[in-house]
Amino acid sequence: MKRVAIALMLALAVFWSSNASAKLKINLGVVTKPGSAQNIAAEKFKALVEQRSGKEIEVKIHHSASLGNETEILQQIQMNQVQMGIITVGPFDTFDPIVRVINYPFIFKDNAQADQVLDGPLGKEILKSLENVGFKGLAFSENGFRNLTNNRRPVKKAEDVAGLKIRVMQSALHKAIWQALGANPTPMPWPIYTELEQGVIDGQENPIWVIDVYKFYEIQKYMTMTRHVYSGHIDVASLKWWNTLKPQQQDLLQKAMYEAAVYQRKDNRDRNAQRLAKLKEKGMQIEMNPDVASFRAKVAKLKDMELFKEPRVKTFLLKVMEATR
Ligand code: EAX
Repeated sequence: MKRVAIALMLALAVFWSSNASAKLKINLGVVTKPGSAQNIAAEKFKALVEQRSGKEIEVKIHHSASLGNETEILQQIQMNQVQMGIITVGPFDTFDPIVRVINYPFIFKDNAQADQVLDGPLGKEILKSLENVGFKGLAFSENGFRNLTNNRRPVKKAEDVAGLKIRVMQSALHKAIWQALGANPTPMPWPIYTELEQGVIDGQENPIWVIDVYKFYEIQKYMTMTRHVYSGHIDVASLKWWNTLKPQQQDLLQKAMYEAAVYQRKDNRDRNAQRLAKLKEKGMQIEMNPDVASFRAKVAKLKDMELFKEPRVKTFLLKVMEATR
């Protein structure tokens, strides 16, 4: 009787552990904190995946840069130490220069045009290209259009930017943009509250939600609605890991990520007006109608720079420019 009981227990233990290992666990990294654009996409993805897989697939979200900065998370994804990430387009720049095309200043007029390009064949081309550097690109969620904030002076035209020490993302293009505008750009990974607070930098540029969620209204007086770059996230998986998955799992994950991205973009856009009102209420001085032409004029030369010299990158830039004309 005792033997039977032991055998039964062993069998159960084996059954449980094999069942446990049948579970697919996904570690997903973001550098932002709960309530941020990246986290909203990540949480929606987690909910969809866990529900549709009957919890056979589990998603663990590592947020607030607990896995490192965006460049470091991407490196971990390449090596399959981390399986997925929702990462701002900026830092992809160093992994695959074709990505910088969609951060080209003023290339997208509005949200609809960004969606049309990124959800269409041109967006697919970028996602496909990322396979060469170890990423399976699944979808584009968004940060939104980036705007300048600073603590020195109101900025109405590009000339007002002269000499401002602006934090930029770790991206050669973003650095070049602010150099062309006459600022003094300083690349730094996220987050940057302390550097702003201590005055190591005068300003930064990010979409409206960032200024709200990260309470930059406490430490930045002036905001200018430059909308100079449409900032996306690329929702990626480790290609190495992706190739080990069953087709049904890939299908489930791909669909869930696209749906999460579409959901998050809408959520972000729906809340912009309310957030802007809050920033004003908090005392920020907001320039709603800057002289955008003066900004455009200063960055026009970027397309002829070294950054876009590689024929593949140049061809792609011209294609996106044509599609958004
Ligand atoms: O999403 O580094 C940046 O400026 C990003 O936009 C930041 O992660 C907020």
